[in-house]
Amino acid sequence: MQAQDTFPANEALIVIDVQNDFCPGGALAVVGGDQIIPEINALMQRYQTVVLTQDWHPAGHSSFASSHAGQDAYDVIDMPYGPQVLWPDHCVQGTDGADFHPDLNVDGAHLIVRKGFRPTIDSYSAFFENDHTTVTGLDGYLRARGIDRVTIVGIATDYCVNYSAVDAAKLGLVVTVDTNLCRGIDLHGSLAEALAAMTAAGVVVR
Ligand code: VGL
Ligand code: ZN
Repeated sequence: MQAQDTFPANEALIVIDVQNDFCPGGALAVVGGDQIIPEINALMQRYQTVVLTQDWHPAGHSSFASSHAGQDAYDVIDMPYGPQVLWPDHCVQGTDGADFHPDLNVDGAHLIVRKGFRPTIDSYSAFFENDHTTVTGLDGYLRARGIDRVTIVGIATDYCVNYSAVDAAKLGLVVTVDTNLCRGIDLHGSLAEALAAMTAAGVVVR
């Protein structure tokens, strides 16, 4: 394939959480989060379907350490749906931190999926919330458009990219994660674990 060829209509690009709070200067800054944006913008031009996700929490969200007395950021607690890392307050609905990074070509996207807006449940994946049951609707959108292959890029490799890729594979999509266009948080070895989990799920990690 030539570098500038357009991908066929059954392939979509999913760009995960390229938002101010996940970039340098943000509330949950991921090292180099902004460096991947020019290449993501270029790649977007080659897809007939481009989906952006946007982490979109209400103030006081249950994934915030500040919502739990006596807990610090990056502690892990048990939620009814399983273990949950507690994060600094981030991507609060309507704030600058929740906006897409100004360099991201938001106009080039066809669908924006917001997630994490239910107060009592976090949602890393573009497909399911962290209970692995509540759907975002993205699966239906892709299927209705005849899409069976997705490439996933964005932030953070070990959380939202990982969960999205594993769910996509479980849903029967052919999934590639381009790690050059991702950046990770790497909390307690989470990056290595995520790469192993994606590979085990049948995701092509390159
Ligand atoms: C994310 C932690 C909390 C992500 C979102 O986009 O990977 N990580 N919320
Ligand atoms: Zn979040």
